[in-house]
Amino acid sequence: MSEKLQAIKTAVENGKVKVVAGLVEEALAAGEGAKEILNEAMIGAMSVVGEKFKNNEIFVPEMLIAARAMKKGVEVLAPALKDAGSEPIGKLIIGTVAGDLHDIGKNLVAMMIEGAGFEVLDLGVDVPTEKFVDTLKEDPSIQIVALSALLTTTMPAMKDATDALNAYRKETGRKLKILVGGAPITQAYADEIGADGYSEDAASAAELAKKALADLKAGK
Ligand code: B1M
Repeated sequence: MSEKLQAIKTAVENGKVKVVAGLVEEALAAGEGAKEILNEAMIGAMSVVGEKFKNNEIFVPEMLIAARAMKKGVEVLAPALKDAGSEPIGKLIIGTVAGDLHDIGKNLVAMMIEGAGFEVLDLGVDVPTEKFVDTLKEDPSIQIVALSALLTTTMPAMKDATDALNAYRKETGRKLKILVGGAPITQAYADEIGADGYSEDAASAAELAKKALADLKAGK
């Protein structure tokens, strides 16, 4: 890893909120790729933070400060990660399921899907199941719902949301795709709860959303 990426990684790990944005700007100006900065330096730092938390070397406040530092960095990276878009190709809603407050991954997914040309409505974190269904009822132009969960304890809330969305789809005959993701989620779990698609990371989530839209257009 280059010195510049290492400096960002260390700053995020240590929750240096004030310096991260500047370091990311410097790295971009020096020609480092936005994806490398995100994946190697920032997501890499969050893996270290998660590991330290698991081993009781750090606690929730440190984890929170690292998350804030990452968010600052992502703000600077966002324009470089998004492609210049024109007319939206489709409309998607996204949210972290009930009981779950993690939003860094969900925000990245939203950003990449927006970059792929979608209009994205972000419902935020700790989203009650009814909110997903009510939003669909209010806006008939939404074609895709993306759900994020980061905790094993909120996986059942993802199943609840998927159940409710499947029931709504059956009841109304509305054409809709349900996509899921998040660290504890797997393709097997997505299949088990009746989701239409799963992706492991933000870049593949954008590909998945495009495929879901193509399937809808093909009547699948
Ligand atoms: Co929490 N936390 N946390 N946390 N946290 C984890 C998830 C944990 C793995 C840490 C650990 O123990 N190693 C652990 C979960 C264990 C488990 O369930 N098996 C954990 C825990 C236990 C907790 C608390 C319970 C701690 C406590 O209070 N005792 C608590 C729960 C609060 C709650 O939600 N109710 C808690 C709180 C927090 C903070 C608030 C302090 C903070 C979140 C701040 C925020 O998000 N605004 C936090 C953080 C930062 C983490 C870690 C360190 C980092 C998460 C992250 O942002 N990763 C995390 C450990 C880790 O992940 N290594 C941990 C980077 C992000 C880019 O990746 O979110 O996985 P990720 O998103 C990826 C993919 O998953 C995927 O694409 C994203 C981008 O590539 N993806 C999707 C995500 N959503 C998708 C949706 C899609 C598709 C793909 O739809 C189609």
